[in-house]
Formats: sequence, structure tokens, C-alpha cells
Amino acid sequence: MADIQRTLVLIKPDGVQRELIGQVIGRFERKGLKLVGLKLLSLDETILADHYAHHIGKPFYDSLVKFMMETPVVAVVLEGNDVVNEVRKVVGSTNPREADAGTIRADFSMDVAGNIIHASDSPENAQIEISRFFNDGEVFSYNKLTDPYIFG
Ligand code: IDP
Ligand code: MG
Repeated sequence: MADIQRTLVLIKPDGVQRELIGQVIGRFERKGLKLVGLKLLSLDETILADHYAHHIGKPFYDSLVKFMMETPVVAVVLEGNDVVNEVRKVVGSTNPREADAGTIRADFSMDVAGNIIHASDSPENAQIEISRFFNDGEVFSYNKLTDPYIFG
């Protein structure tokens, strides 16, 4: 049975600098996920303190925040069956050198401090993160030919 969810992806400043935006979004498109939100935005310390609250006080926190403000990031909302888990599989482990070959992090990066992409880690956090980065009206609903719930 389909469990249609939404999840939040950020293409981080290293992905933007390295001109990987199209390739990263293409990975999700070719997987058959539905793009329902997409924008460029600049982050500040306040929103990053919420987003990375679980890392406040760690030695790398300040450099993580500085890194995340170096360029605008690309914020993406994806929709699909079990999409939170499916996107984490496509993204790979936090440390790119431990990520499985074929994942975005394994294929494009060698460094945990520059791992290209963020993806929500649970349906509950996905909802919180989508509303952190997107306003009402910026996330869309539409039918797509590859929708699993059209084909059953
Ligand atoms: P995730 O991005 O795979 O969900 P988290 O543990 O939530 O991993 O960490 C969030 C982000 O914080 C990572 O993607 C990475 O950018 C950064 N980070 C985590 N651990 C380290 C570290 O040990 N050194 C530098 N940056 C780190
Ligand atoms: Mg995380």
C-alpha cells in the first residue's frame, strides 16, 4: 500500500558552487519522485540554529553555519511513496566516504563537511523542515503520469 509522504532536500553551497544542482535534481526525477516545491534561498544564523539544533555546541558547528551561508541553497520538496526513506537512500550516509557507491554523497564528495545535500531523516522532521523553508502556497499538488497511486 502506498504511503505518500513529502520530504525536504537542500542542495548545499558546495553543490551550488560545483554546478551540481541539475544533476542532483535529476537523480530524484529519474527515480520517479514528484517535485512539489523548488526555490533558491539564503540562510541566516537563526534558521540554521533551528535546522542544525542537534549540532549546537559541537566543534564543527560554527564552520557548518558559515559554510551554509556561503551561497544561496536550493530548497526542494519531493513527494512520493515512502519518500523520506527513499530520498535518504539516494542521498547516502552523512560521511561520503562511508556512503554506498551510487549515492549522491558517495559519487560527488569525499568530505563530511562538504557532503552536497541535506535530506529530512523522518516524516515528522520532514513536515517541520518543509514549513521551516517553504510558505503556504509554495508547495504544490498536481497529478503526474508516474504517480504510484494512479497505477495502484
Ligand atoms: P545528515 O545530513 O546525514 O542528516 P546529520 O548528523 O544530521 O547528518 O548532520 C547534519 C550535517 O552536519 C551533515 O550533513 C554535515 O554537513 C554536518 N556534519 C555532521 N557531522 C559532521 C562532522 O563531524 N564534521 C563536519 N560536519 C559535520
Ligand atoms: Mg540530519
